[in-house]
Amino acid sequence: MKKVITYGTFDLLHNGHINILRRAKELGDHLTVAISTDEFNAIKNKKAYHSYENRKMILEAIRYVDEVIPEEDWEQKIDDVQKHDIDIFVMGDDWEGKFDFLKDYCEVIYLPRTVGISTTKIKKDLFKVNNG
Ligand code: C2G
Repeated sequence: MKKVITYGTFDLLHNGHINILRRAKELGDHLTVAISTDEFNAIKNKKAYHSYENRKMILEAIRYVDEVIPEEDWEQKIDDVQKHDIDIFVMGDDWEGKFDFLKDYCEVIYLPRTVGISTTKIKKDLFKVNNG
């Protein structure tokens, strides 16, 4: 069984998230998503709208996602790949090159981001709509 893993905050779920989850799953038979905890988001200087529990529950409802685990720090990826017997690590190409150290442990694939959507854009557009 070919196992794939990807990481992220996945706040305010949108088509860009779904595209990468679908394409990550298509690369294998099983997709694990490591979702950033609220504490790790603070380290990433990100403030998610949905709590970790709600972002986890939402991800678990997606047909492409087989398992959801917490992402608590930058250092856990090698351990995750070994512990979960991962064959392929996938991230959007805004991270191109940043996780090449994992190539000693699994295949590393950066997929093109979906153009025109992001959680930040959603927040900005909503602010504009509500504030004239
Ligand atoms: N993504 C995408 N297209 C978009 C927006 C996001 O393909 N338009 C991808 C990102 O490249 C990432 C995933 O969706 O692979 C999740 O995006 P975020 O929730 O923004 O994750 P991020 O904050 O980049 O966290 O250790 C890695 C970090 O946890 C990644």
